[in-house]
Amino acid sequence: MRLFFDPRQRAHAPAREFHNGGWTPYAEVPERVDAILAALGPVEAPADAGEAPILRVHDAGYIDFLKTAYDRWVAAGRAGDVIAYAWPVVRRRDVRLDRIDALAGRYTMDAVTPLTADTWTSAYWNAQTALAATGAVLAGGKAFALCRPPGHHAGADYAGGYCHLNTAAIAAQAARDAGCARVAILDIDYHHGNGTQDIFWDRGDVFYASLHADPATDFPFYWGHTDEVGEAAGEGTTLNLPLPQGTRLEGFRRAQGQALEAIARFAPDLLVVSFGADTWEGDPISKFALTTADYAVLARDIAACGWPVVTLMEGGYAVDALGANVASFLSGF
Ligand code: SP5
Ligand code: ZN
Repeated sequence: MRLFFDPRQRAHAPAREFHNGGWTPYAEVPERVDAILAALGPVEAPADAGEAPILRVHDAGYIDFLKTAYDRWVAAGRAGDVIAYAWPVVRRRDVRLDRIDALAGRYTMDAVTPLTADTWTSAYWNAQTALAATGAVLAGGKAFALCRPPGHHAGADYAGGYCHLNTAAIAAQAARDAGCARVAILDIDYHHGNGTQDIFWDRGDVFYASLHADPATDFPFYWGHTDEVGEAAGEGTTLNLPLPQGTRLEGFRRAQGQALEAIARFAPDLLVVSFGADTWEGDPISKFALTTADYAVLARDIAACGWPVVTLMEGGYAVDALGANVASFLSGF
């Protein structure tokens, strides 16, 4: 198994997030990758494929925002990290926005995703890591991308849920552009991958299947219900399988089996797995009950389908258990 990571992915380190009515320490800390690196051993740095594959998925205005938001924030006299306080909820339209606060609302979906001076650097190399692992799998190997920051909450033109660039979408689109006719994404992070769903909502060439905590009880609340199935050419290529808090291996494995059956009918040339270890029983912000050993079982079920698989890291916030949980999952391949 080839492992990809770039040390610049560590740089993004907001001090705090706004959650449940107050400031709390930022949960998506750079130490997450240190824990995974310690468990997995040596990794390869990705080649630099440039911005083009990122712009195949993301809006140019949004990329400009990610690059310039922190400097605009400092120029407006602010201290600390960029964070929005007003969002364009109704009749959102393409008006000219200059003030950083207006831009921050336009290009983010929540107050748990502050931007720092280093956000673009980490996001850029994060995308390169995902692209390098995808290239390695398309060349016939097995690969894991140690993606950090995570990606699946980021849409084409917004950041959210600790995510800036949607690495799964960038990987899937790169595979399409490299000649794969059909790509499937299996998202087994605790949270629904609203950004990935949005990006491929009306596309029939990329299947998105997600297992996640019911949005009735968990972030991101507004996406991930069973009746969200895609539209137009994408009608039927989105599958949402919400699960109750407390879900253990049996329930999770059954739902994953359902997702794999649907993906098998779609017959993908490549499977992208958005893997979050925040489904672990001791995760500090999540409420499923998978054990470390369960991850190997789930990965073996995926591997048994026989498709080329590239795994990308998403969430997982129990830093001390993260290395063992990722190692267990990868052992299944
Ligand atoms: C990729 C991913 O797993 N994103 C999850 C975003 C969830 N954000 C909502 C919950 C925020 C809880 N933050 C608790 C911080 C404690 N210090
Ligand atoms: Zn998550």
